[in-house]
Amino acid sequence: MESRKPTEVVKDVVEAAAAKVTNALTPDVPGKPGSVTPSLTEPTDPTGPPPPSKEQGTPATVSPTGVATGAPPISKAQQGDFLTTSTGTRLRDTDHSLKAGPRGPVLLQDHHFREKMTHFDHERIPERVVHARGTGAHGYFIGYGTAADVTRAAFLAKDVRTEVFVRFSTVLGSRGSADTVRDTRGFATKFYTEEGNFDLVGNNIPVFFIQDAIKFPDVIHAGKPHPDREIPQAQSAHDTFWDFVSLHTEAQHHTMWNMSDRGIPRSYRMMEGFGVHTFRLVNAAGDTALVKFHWKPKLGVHSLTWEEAQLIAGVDPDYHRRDLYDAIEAGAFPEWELGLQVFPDTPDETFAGVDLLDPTKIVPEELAPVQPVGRMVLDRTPTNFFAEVEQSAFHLGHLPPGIDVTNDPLLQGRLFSYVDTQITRLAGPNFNQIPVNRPHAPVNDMLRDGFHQQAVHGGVAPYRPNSLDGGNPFTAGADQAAFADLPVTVTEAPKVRASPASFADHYSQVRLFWLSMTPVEREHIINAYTFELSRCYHQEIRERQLQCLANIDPVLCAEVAAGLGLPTPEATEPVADVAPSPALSQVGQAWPPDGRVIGIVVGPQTDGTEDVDAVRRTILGAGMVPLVIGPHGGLIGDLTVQRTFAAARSVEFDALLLAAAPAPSPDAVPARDAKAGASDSATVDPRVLLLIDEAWRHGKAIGAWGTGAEALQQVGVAGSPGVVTGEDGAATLEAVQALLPLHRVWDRFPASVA
Ligand code: HDE
Repeated sequence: MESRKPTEVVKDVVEAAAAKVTNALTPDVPGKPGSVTPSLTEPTDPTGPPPPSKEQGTPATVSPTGVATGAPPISKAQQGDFLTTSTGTRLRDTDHSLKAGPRGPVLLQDHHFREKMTHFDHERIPERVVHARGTGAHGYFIGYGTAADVTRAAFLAKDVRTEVFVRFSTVLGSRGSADTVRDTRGFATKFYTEEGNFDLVGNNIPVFFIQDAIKFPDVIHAGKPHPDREIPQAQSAHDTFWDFVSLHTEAQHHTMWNMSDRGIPRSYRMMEGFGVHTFRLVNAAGDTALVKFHWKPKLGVHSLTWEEAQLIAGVDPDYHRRDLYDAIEAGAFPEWELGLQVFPDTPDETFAGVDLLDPTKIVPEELAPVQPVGRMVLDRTPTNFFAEVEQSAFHLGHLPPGIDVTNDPLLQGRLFSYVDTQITRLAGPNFNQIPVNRPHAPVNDMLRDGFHQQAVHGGVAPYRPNSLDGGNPFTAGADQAAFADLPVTVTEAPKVRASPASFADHYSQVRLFWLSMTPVEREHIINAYTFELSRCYHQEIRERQLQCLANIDPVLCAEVAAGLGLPTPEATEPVADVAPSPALSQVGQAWPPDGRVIGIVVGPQTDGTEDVDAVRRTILGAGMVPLVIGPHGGLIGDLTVQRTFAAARSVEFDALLLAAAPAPSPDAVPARDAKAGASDSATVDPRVLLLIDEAWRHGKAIGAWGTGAEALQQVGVAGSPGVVTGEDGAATLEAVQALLPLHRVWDRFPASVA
């Protein structure tokens, strides 16, 4: 037998160990990069471009003008085994530029170098002016057929399945900013309906800062970083933001939502979505109704605590993006119901005293219930983020027959802005031909040429009327699914720069929101205002915003003023007498815990790992994600450690289980890991104590069994609400699972305000 060199034997052993660890990770824990398990050494034999990961999807394989091409649903851009130029010539070397001798200058004739470098130099495009930071996923929508009374839109008919692409975003930050900042979230859905694309470009907050689109550059300039120092990034806690909203008081309603827990969602999967504006629907008989669109998440509406949001921004700035993609990869597909609030289309466009054209107002669900009309599931992650998410382009004017706009002055301005912005961002007018934007309905549009034209248009007569192309294309009649502009009467009125009188009420609905909150939610709002205003440099701005709060609620104003060390101002107008809307509160209901992340702390001992493994499997079986937290990486018995004490932070977990109270590990040295500095005398690793302490502060369920209970004693939380112990892993998990549907252990913290 041929003898083998010692290095080869070592390599085999390392590879075998690596394979064991990798196998232990898959398929259970989401987050695997790519579809291929890498070899330890660089591969030498061509195997072709890698297949897509099971969770990945791409835009449908339709032509630039919406015709199904018959290509496989995931057709890879890369073809063949070998590296080529962009025009398909195979290359021998991409590691060295062509030089006059090994030490000589680089030659201008090196066309491969120039092509590679020139393309790289132009890889970036302008980020979105707002909503730059975002993430997207593919999925489908199924109509219930319940909207037939109000709209003839075909995609809402019973059991019709429509492909969708959704992009979630924050508003203020740059493309690389953290996901968990306090901000409004965008919720933009592209329905590829058989009657053309429908873009529902909404937010997770049902009102907006301004009533007229002409103020959009103002509110965004105020919210963006200061123009001189370009700070702060992705924050509203600064002078220019509060300067604007305290002067332009119609912004106070949206601002209150931002200061509430809605401004820091736990997950995109756990957000409501709102079309914000009132739209006008038309049914088959030509009758019209006014409606507001709502997305209701299957998992309920949940938020982070402010401390968690801040910690996550450092620990895992991609938290929401990762959460969405991990959930899809794990098969916990995010789901929402689309619902409509329907109002009669009366001449005053008002319902229950609320002007439906004012985008700073809601209609409480108690007055107009949200009626479900369909269900959306997101089941595929993008294959290429740039191609699909960055290049997605939404536009309010993408409307199918049956859905039309109203005269909401904010909506009207948006109808101009969205196409205009794509022309710069996507470098020309042909952005609808980019794969993710292509309609799945046939396109025959007479638009021609322009930058990046993808379609090879035939014919000679892109004009109407013509006879040279046989009159093609023809306009469609009402019975041929044409979009018909509704003959809405426009009242004769003088040309003015003015708003309707009803738009002048800036405070009553802010109070309505405040009164609808539970005590703990009010505490969070007080804390948020106090935090944000304390970050303003100028006291004048703090005082001016306090004046606004005085007009909303005296308790809110007094608490924030006390935190800022300022006197409480008197209201300048009577505080509104409004009824609360309990539907606005997030607290008190039970929801499915799909995709929640449960951390399990283990020690270095291998005994008891079977019990932990059984707990892991039960968590997985319940549609949640278990992450084992151990003193070192690799294996403990047969258990794979996903987070070490050094790398773990409580904010990653929705609940914590303790299978042990491990003694401080050798790396629990403050000089190496500042988290280890929490306690010198602890008999339990200080990083584990910090995990428990933070999880407790953030209202998370905590469970322990066996020696794990000792760690609870050391932190001093044993026996407090939401902290449970069990005989074994299974019993403890069961007790913790019973706490999860409420999202947090709300009764851990009695509120100080009523
Ligand atoms: Fe937008 N908004 N917006 N907006 N908006 C954009 O379009 C604008 C508004 C919203 O994931 C831009 O393609 C004006 C309300 C979302 O790609 C831009 C006004 C609502 C997204 C633009 C508003 C939104 C945008 C920037 C005041 C909720 C991200 C890049 C009249 C109903 C879409 C782009 C995506 C993006 C303009 C107000 C939602 C500049 C002028 C109200 C979710 O066109």
